[in-house]
Amino acid sequence: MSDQHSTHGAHGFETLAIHAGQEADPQTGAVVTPIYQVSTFKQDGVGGLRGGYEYSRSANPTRTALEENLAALDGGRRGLAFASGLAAEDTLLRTVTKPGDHIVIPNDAYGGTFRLFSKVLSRWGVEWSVADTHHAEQVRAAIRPNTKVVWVETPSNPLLGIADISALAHIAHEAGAILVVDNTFASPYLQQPLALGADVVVYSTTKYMGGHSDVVGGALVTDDAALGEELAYHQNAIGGVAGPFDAWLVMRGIKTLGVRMDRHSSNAARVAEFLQSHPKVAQVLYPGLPEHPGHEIAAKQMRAFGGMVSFRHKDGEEAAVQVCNRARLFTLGESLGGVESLIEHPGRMTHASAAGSALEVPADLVRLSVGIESIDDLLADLSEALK
Ligand code: P1T
Repeated sequence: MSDQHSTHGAHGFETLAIHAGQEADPQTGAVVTPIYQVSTFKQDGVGGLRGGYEYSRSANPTRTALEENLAALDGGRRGLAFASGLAAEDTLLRTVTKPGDHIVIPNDAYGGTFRLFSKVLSRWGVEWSVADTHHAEQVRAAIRPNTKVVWVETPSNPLLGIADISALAHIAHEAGAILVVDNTFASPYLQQPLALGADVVVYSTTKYMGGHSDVVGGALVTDDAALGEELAYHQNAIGGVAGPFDAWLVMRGIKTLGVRMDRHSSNAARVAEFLQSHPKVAQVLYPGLPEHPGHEIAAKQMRAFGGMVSFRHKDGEEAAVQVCNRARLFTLGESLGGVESLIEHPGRMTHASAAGSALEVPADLVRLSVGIESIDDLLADLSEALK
């Protein structure tokens, strides 16, 4: 496939979100990329491919449109779309590591990502160790001669920790390793890791990119053309690709990413402020709060602070679980980043697989994915649930 560097380079983010990779259909003029729900493509004589397409695991026009869009949004040369965030992570890790290599992983990350390192990759002889990625010097200290990857989530899931992407890129590169940033919580609208020195950006597109809780997907973006080729090779060789309809849903979600993220961020700021003054709340974790330890770095590297807010309940684990059970408008469920607000108990739900590890989360923690409903309704629901 051709180099994906965008011809829309001069355009703003919202314009790219709607147009990059998506010309009107040359045959019909359809302004939206069609769903090419097809597994194989007719060849005009053996090897005579029309437009380079032969089999939809290797490439599919709907997925290509999304992949070009993803590359443009992060300012990278190559975007790749997968069946889930974990499929993207797995493909990335099996492309850039081999047995005997070492990875520095964050002390706060999605439980499934931790499970991939600790239960799956470790069986193939890839070593990992945990560092507090919110303190760059601790990452430097964790690096070994065989370190190939420094992995970071910022903001992190579920504790909303902030890592300094530029500082970590410097440390990783000095050691001959690559920096991978899971940008799922921020989205490319709020944060551009490649411009800050990261080598690969990872997404669960299930979240803000899709934005409507109706699709599971993942993505990788890099500006390194050679690494992009390697990743594309493994995407096809391993096979965890996004299907055409899923690719189309993510593409549709991305068109409104900017306006949604603005509203997620302003609603979340109001929720954080409300929780801070609530007598049942021991601590609010939100990078938009001036007292958050990562606030200054977040303000430097993010356009706004996003829609995720976590808090610790003063009365402990059972009380935290009860808030989750009592909320109504905040729907009790895993996942995040959709237009509708969600609430969950990370210790028993999304991060149960981190129990007993360095990534275990506090038992009194509640995580909110603040949606774009009317803010007064959201605050009333939380107020009722906390009673
Ligand atoms: O669920 P999947 O699309 O495979 O993406 C995995 C993933 C990767 N990175 C981050 C930061 C994530 O939050 C996730 C998935 N997270 C949830 C399902 C959750 O509720 O936290």
